[in-house]
Amino acid sequence: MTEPVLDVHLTPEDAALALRAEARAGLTARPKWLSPKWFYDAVGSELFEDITRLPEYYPTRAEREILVARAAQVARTTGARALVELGSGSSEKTRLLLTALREHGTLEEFVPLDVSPSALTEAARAIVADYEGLRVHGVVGDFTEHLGLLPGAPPRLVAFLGGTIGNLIPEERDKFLTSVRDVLGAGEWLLLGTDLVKDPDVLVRAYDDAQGVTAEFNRNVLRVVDRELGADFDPDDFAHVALWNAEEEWIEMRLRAVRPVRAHVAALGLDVEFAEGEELRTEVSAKFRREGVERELVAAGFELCEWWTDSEGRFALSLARA
Ligand code: AVJ
Repeated sequence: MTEPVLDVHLTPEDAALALRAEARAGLTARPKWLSPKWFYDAVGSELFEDITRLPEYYPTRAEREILVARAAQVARTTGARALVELGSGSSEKTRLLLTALREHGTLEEFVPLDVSPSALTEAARAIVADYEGLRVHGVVGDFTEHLGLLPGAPPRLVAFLGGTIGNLIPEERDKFLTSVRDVLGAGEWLLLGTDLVKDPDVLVRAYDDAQGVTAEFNRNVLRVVDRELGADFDPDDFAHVALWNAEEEWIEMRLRAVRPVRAHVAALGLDVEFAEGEELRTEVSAKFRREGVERELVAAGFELCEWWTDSEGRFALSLARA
């Protein structure tokens, strides 16, 4: 069996430095904030996998439905020789694309990029084992920083699935899409998953499930800060909040102190205080409309070639050409 190749552009030391810098900025800001990338330690990644199976969390199933219906068309249209997957995590949906591209006969290489070396190694090994002859070249990196270094022979298909682009605010999306466009040559491809604007009750339930899995996922960021930065937050001091921001058209997740909280963050020599009811913002998950996705893609220099939704119109996949 061929071993997957792994390029490391983001070492555990880099990640530790980034978390420190962010925790110092975010925990001393008003309102306080931390970004969602810190959710995904081993426990957080497992909790996210659990979220994808919740009855209320429709995006994963809706996107899979689209991929099942359209993967062959993606393969025919793109004729991609390399599939680059950004923020690949567990690459279950990716397999639909890999299989279709392999059946089409063009696929040579799979390039998963993720911040988590453990998730990446596991996913890369599983793919190598199941797709004989496929080169797997993993990249440990942050998709907002390390796109300049993507391997793979053109035409490449860059897949950014799951709706993760919704974690970026509009300026960050513009910067991100432009950087993807810049690393691609003319005629290469982007497949982009976006969750769509819909009934706010449906949206809020997807981020505040009855079993409380999303609440645990949200609180897990405090466990990460406790472990990585020697802090003493008690996750039970915080309630999970998910709300629909109708003006920005995004879901916000927050952690609300249910009593006055005083915590020490040893690695930063920092004391952090929360008044009762004070919130820490932990995630935005933007929801989209076709016009907005098309506008943003075109502004970054892409042409929108296909727009596919699931049968209930909840989620969209866009195939765009550089
Ligand atoms: C992995 C970013 C797509 O925004 O829906 C799930 C993360 N947060 N439940 C999302 C998430 C709360 C998810 N993404």
